[in-house]
Amino acid sequence: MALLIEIKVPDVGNVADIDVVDVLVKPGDKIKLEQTLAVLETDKASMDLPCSAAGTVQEVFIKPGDKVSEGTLIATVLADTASAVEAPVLSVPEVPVLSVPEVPVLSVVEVAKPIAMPPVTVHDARPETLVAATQVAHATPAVRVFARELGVDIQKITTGTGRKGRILKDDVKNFVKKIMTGDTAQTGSGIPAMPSVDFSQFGEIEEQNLSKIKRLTGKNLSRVWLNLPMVTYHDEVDITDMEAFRLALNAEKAKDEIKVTGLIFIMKALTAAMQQFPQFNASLSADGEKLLLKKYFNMGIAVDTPNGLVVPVLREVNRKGINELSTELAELSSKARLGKLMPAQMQGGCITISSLGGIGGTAFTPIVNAPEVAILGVTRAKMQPVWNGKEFVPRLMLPLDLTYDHRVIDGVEGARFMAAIKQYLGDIRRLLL
Ligand code: CAO
Repeated sequence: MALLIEIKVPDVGNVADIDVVDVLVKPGDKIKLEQTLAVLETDKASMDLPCSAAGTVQEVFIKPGDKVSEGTLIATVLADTASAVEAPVLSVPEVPVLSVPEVPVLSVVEVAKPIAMPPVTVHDARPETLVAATQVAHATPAVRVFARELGVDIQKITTGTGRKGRILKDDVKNFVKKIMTGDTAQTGSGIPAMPSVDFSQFGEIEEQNLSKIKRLTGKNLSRVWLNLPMVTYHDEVDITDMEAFRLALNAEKAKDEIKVTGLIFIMKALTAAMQQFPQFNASLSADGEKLLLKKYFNMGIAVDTPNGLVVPVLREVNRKGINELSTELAELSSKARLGKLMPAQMQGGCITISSLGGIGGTAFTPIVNAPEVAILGVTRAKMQPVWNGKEFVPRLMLPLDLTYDHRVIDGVEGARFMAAIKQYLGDIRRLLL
């Protein structure tokens, strides 16, 4: 028995006025189950509208350029048999752009909680379901099924050769071929490997092994660089008064006592700012769904050693005074340089400071020490003429660079956090508040 089926736009997550960018069928066309009828696009995602029945297209009610919403009639299809009617699925958005909030998308691949809703109207109407998922690859349902049959995770196919980067059957086949032939031109992350160059053809060279620390750090930094969308925000703070206090403090100290460096005040200011902005004292859960807020304030300090960079962690910075922290930092950095840090002394950090101030610089872009969400870079303070409204006065200005994980921290939050650090350093009496 043939049934006339109305194909309507299903629930697409409260998005109205979706653009129709392509209509792929016309009246009289024979259509297969799950064949794409039309391509819809919002400003955040592109999706295929598959047909929920096999049959013959009777009428098409939309054209490219139209706008549709949930329930808009797309087409009528004379289904071959009643059994041809199946749950329709919307496939896949394109990779969402920066700062786009997550929208629930629909796909056949990862079945999550079913949403009870009737997206098509059938004469002998029956309940139907849509499936929700979190796929981001761009492919038609048929290609997804094909990939699944071959055991291919379609998310791993990074480039589609179809229209608008759509993944085609051939892309799936090529992906499988590459694996079978051991083609390693692409790394696991889909990034082409650097070519190996014989430099000796250009002149004399010497080979040196990287230290273990450098090799481990290198791997970790590459992983962070590839996984975290990072932003670095630069600013400078007037530390003239802080420096005067520091010098006075050090002048009171006996010769053998440990001197206080500016870094200790920066540690205290950073801790106070973290108390004010808890999202900076946090880590993302592994699935990226939750923020794990920490109630302790441990701080990593990047220390330059002959073997490479290590990051000892000072614990409970919020509970310790300037002198205690100075002593602890001197001990830890000395141990670090001698290669005598225990693993536990490099664990449990909440945020990191990387200070190049003793060397120079005006700014740099430190890389977040993930799973922390931010790092503060420090370069050399210098005297600068600063306009006070009436005249230029010499002030000691300290450049600061805040890199943060943009998945957790918004630009405005980053700027506010930096403003708080500046307030504390600009007037260290505020650290008592
Ligand atoms: N502006 C001007 N002078 C600065 C300064 C700054 N921002 N920071 C430090 N100084 C001065 C100090 O006051 C000190 O001066 P005196 O010798 O006159 O007392 C001198 O520079 C040396 O300071 P320091 O480096 O010994 O001490 P610190 O507390 O500032 O830093 C430590 C300690 C362990 C962080 C540092 O020795 C170090 O290893 N820095 C390198 C960090 C690093 O490798 N980062 C790499 C980052 S890559 O992401």
